[in-house]
Amino acid sequence: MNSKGAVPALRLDDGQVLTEGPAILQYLADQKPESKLVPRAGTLERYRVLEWLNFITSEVHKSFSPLFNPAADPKVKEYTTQNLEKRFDWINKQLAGKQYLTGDQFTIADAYLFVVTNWSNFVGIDLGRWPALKAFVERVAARPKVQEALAAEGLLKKEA
Ligand SMILES: N[C@@H](CCC(=O)N[C@@H](CS)C(=O)NCC(=O)O)C(=O)O
Repeated sequence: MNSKGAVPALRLDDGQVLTEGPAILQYLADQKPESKLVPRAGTLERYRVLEWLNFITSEVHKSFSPLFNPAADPKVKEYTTQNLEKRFDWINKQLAGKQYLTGDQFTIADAYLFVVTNWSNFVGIDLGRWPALKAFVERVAARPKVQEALAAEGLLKKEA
């Protein structure tokens, strides 16, 4: 359904397909402004969330791609991992003393950062080096709706 051959993609009720994570996230959040998942368009707070979405998509999300690709050269993986570590160093500083990226309000930027940062567990990057980022991932994971979504996608480890 996405001619780019990638996820995510969202088919709307009228049959149109919307692609690109940051666009889909804003579309969904704007359907329910009372959720406060994204600040009102035109406010500086909105642009702060956009600033995060852009950083996450271009600097974090795509940096993971070679790490999931078995055909990627080890030197490329090493370079990519170093880049990711630099980004995580910076994000860790931004999160110090904060619940979420823009303060106390959970937004779509937090949802996006949670998803991509969680991939670290699958590519051997130990988040223990970034305590504020690790605590953030745990905080978001504990949210009841996040637990519900992870369960629906079969991503929760079964109790032994
Ligand atoms: N720019 C796209 C990137 C999406 C993307 O990289 N998706 C990956 C999975 S995380 C994918 O489907 N890759 C398959 C491919 O590119 O062949 C977005 O932000 O939504």
